[in-house]
Amino acid sequence: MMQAPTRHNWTLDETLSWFAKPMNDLIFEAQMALRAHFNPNDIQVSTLLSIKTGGCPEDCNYCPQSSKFDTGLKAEKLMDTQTVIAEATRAKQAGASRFCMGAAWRSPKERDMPKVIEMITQVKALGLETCATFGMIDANQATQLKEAGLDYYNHNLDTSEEFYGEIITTRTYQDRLDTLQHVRNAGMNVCCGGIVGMGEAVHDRAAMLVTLANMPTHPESVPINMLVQVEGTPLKGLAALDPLDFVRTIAVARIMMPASYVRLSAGRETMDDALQALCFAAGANSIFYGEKLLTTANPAQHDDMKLFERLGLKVASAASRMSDAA
Ligand code: SAM
Ligand code: DTB
Ligand code: SF4
Repeated sequence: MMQAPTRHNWTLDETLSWFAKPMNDLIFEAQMALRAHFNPNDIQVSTLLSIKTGGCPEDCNYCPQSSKFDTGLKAEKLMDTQTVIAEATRAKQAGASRFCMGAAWRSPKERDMPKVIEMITQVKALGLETCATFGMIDANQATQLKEAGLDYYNHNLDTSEEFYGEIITTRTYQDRLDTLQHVRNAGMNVCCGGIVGMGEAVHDRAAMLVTLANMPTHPESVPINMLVQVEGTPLKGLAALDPLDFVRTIAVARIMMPASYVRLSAGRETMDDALQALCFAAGANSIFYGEKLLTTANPAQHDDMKLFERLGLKVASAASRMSDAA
């Protein structure tokens, strides 16, 4: 199939006009974009593990792991490698193709690096793709992680640059862009997306997607999270978002970054099967798979498998992107 080249010159106005389209037109365009690059019935599944939980010095207003808010979450020390490997083995047996290790850090400390490098090496040796999300990293840390065999680094923009200051004050938008550049320069795949439902406006969702889609290389993986409102966090109690606005965000991400995996990420626990099916129709082709995200609940694996079967979705191996297979 002829593939149109991916674009990197999106404007805010045209992106907003995608958001304003009738839903049927939007889903049609999103399906066309998906089908130009992927088998539309394949789904990629990643399993998350929190290897260092809670006690984080950052003040991200959505996050149960920040030490600034009383969410009742107990801070834990860095997990030992054996436990991580046991969890990764379980994830592989359950059908995950990628294992993502998350740490509630502002950035990894020097003393943490040998430990996480060991974990990455051993997870990779199980035959899984590896992903990590450890906060800000510098160029040297990115190189070390790449050399350990890290395939993906997750670091989200979370929202638009304009709205960002309402959500986080302890690090800047530019800090995030710098980390993403280090990941890219080191030759790792970039996993970068955001959260919908934090009280942002549609132009914030659009602006975040413009920033992502105008990067010289699109993030290979784009997680779109629906805010999980956690008791004790400042965002608890916000009016719930219209789920169709979430679906629209997925569809516009798919249209703007057609060759990327767009992940229906946090928030599935409160979505019914029909809404998740609509997200897949809108172009999501990846999920977090496993009973827990980092600290909050996610649907049971057998329920996800049942849903895939009803939808005729097939769990894909790592290289199902048509352009990869070519
Ligand atoms: N501490 C590292 C960092 O922030 O870069 C890595 C872990 S952090 C928990 C990873 C991402 O999870 C955040 O950037 C955010 O997008 C997402 N996240 C955290 N809490 C969330 C929530 N309550 N609802 C939805 N997404 C959330
Ligand atoms: C991403 O975009 N979402 C994941 C992953 N990357 C690290 C994390 C979601 C966390 C939801 C809240 C929690 O479970 O603590
Ligand atoms: Fe810390 Fe990451 Fe949570 Fe922010 S999102 S408080 S950096 S764990």
